[in-house]
Amino acid sequence: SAFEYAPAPESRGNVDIAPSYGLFIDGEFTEAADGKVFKTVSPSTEEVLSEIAQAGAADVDRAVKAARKAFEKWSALPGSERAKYLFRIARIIQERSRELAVLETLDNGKPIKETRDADLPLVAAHFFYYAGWADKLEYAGFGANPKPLGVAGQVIPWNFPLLMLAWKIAPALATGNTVVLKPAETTPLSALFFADICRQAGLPKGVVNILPGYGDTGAALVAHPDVNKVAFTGSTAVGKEIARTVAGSRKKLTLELGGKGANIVFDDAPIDQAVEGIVNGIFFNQGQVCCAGSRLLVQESIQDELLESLKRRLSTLRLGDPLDKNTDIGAINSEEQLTRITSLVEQGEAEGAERWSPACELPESGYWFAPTLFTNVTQAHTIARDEIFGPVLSVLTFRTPDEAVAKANNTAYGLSAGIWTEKGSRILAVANKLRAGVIWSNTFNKFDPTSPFGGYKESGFGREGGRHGLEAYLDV
Ligand code: TXE
Repeated sequence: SAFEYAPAPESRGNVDIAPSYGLFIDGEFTEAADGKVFKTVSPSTEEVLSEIAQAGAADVDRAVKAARKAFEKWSALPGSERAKYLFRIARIIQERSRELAVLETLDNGKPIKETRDADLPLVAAHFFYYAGWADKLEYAGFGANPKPLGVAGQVIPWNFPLLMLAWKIAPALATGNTVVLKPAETTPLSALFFADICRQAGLPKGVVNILPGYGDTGAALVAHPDVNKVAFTGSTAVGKEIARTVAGSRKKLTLELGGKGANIVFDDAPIDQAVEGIVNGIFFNQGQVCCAGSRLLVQESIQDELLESLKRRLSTLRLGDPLDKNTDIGAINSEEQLTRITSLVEQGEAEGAERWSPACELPESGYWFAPTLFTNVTQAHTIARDEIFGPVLSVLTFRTPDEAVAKANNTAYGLSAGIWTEKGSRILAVANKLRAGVIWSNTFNKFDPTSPFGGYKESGFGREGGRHGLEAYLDV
């Protein structure tokens, strides 16, 4: 094993996961200063995968110092040199993508079909894309000589562990910043494997530091006085807390928070295609997606036909072992998240919405939730307003395009939306009125590193991806 203080690895799904992992600081794996550890479990079996060092305030300080020291040389490298490291990282990710896909599926619970075909290709694509920018920053439209900010403190969630890491680390390094990243407490493994990839790529020590831990580790990182940039993806509540911590400091901040995306289906939409898009919109990654299409807005005249096809399609989804290539619906990431989903669904029923799920057997151990559909939903219902972050779709209806727009925008969030219609003019007219950072038409949940991603309103601010994603890491 490339990890120093780990005994002989055990094999799970043909991936070597060591019984313990350290923090990654200044190019070395080390124990936490206070010796604390926590366990990461597989949400589909509740089996302990590994014991992970838990970073405290002293470790945060050590990592930020290492990143600060590395910044001097890293930021002074010609962009073409930084690009070489990023291209190298991208290639190693491709070479190790099978291993990383299995690892991510074990730690997160999502189907291997998704980690293999969506997460990992996108992770590599992000590193390739930003590698391409590293020596072209003066042409990015931010002035002749944009400067890196310094040390970036990055806190990411558990729903796309490696992809969120890629969204944060690739643009930071391309622009000449150094990084201290805290992965989510339930999914630390792929970030630690990424640390190993950084060493394999010969990345200079201290340029990337990985500090697993809980919210207090994240809070210490965000508050550290020598961090120049904070990037956060997670809940709106924690995002607001981070904004308060950062307020008045000289730190630059980007926040990517929750969502309550509307998938709007007009009466002229191709129904079969729309059904696939709706299913992908809310059941991809068990609905634990910030830009999920968690509200279906269907034109009243086609409601019955659409719901019938949708229910038929949902009855064919396979729920179970996420390592099985045929699995469509994997496990919920944690017991805590399962509890949150369950309580919101119970509230939906209590408030009078009608609940439906296909017949489906849930495995005995692990955290599972059956695909769920709510009809008779009104805008006043909690399940129409709050982010559930689970495989739960709330169905509402509309009669006119204006009503669809009003309902779609009737949310505190503004991350994503979808429009299904054959009429090109209607796509443009409706899209122009929607207050959402990403709008898909006749498709959903499609991602590309060249496109900026981010929210309006309480979904946060700043953009990740594309040329705009560079700005978050530059003084312009
Ligand atoms: O999020 P948290 P949780 C939403 C989703 C979900 C809910 C709660 O609705 O049901 O949030 O999920 C770190 N200072 N999203 O509890 O707590 C934490 O350790 C600094 C939407 O998992 O926000 C983890 O690394 N950091 C979302 C990260 O923040 C802190 C993705 C996210 O955890 C911290 C995830 C603090 N005070 C959840 N407290 C999206 N936008 O995609 C926690 N953290």
